[in-house]
Amino acid sequence: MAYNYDDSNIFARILRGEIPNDTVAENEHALAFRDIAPKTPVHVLVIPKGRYVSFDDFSANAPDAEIAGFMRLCAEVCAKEGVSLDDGNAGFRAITNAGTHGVQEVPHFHLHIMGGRPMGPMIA
Ligand code: D5M
Repeated sequence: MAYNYDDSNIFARILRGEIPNDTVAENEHALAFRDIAPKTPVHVLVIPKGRYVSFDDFSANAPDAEIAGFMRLCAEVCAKEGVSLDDGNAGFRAITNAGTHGVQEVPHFHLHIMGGRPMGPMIA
């Protein structure tokens, strides 16, 4: 798995139960919790429970069950938070930041699921 994974990162500490989080949903392979500094009315982070830093770690060696479990939790979060496209909801934006160009602050892979208002155009 992740070659340079730092087990002291804050999301690893959340997964070990060392610091609290505002959980939205959880399954065997992933955890979803509210961003501590929300930028939108809905701002949830979804993280795999495995040691992933970025997309690089979703290689051929990554267990399919972990990938599926992660994606299924994303879908569950969108439904729970009322931003999925079901029932006429208005949708969401999902973002992952990677490395220095992506301005990744926490080196444990996470998807920001953001919604609850129009996002505006993508910016560089
Ligand atoms: O940004 C990391 C994101 O993680 C940023 O939106 C704040 C959030 N964050 C940091 N610490 C916590 C805790 N303890 N709980 C919830 N959310 C947190 P990125 O640039 O994507 O790495």
